[in-house]
Amino acid sequence: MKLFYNPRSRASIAKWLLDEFQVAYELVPIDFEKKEHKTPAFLAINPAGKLPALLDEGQKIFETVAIGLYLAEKYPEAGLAPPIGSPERGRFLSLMVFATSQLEPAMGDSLLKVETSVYRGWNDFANCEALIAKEIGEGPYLFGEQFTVADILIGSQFIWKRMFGADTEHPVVRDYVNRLQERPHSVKMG
Ligand SMILES: N[C@@H](CCC(=O)N[C@@H](CS)C(=O)NCC(=O)O)C(=O)O
Repeated sequence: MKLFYNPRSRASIAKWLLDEFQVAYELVPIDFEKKEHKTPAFLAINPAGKLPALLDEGQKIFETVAIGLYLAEKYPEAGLAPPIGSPERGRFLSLMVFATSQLEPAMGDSLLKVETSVYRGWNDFANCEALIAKEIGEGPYLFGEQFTVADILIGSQFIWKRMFGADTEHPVVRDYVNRLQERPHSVKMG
């Protein structure tokens, strides 16, 4: 398995995913300055020309959420996702997609101090954060005692926000982020 990687990118979330699965993989460094992510060879793997991208036995997977779902499906024995067909599966898939289709753009709006337009498909950051706090509930993770790839996708958004000096003020979310950052493979920047 090859992860196309730059430490200053969302590929660090994919690295956290791979490390939690404890599978063997190779990091393929991508230099943004040299535009290595726009070469025909790389575009054949991720036509969007962005990181992360994963190559596994001829399968090309791009989009961080897709990488999380792919690994969870490939390695069910790792227990990092509710099994297909289980009662928690729908909520799991919803939270996975929510991570980058609502939480991430809402966080971008909040960091850039841009007003969120409801027409664009996501709620504002305060709304998204309150939703996640409710989903965490008693915790410690989104699925109680079971740590899942949804915690990586959702949690890394709040970890990034903290790294940008804009830590969440919600106590439930803050404690959750603290717990996630205690995990040895938790996302690091740079
Ligand atoms: N939704 C995508 C976002 C990917 C993305 O924006 N990656 C950035 C790095 S964090 C990138 O490769 N930017 C370089 C560019 O677009 O030129 C995902 O989650 O995989």
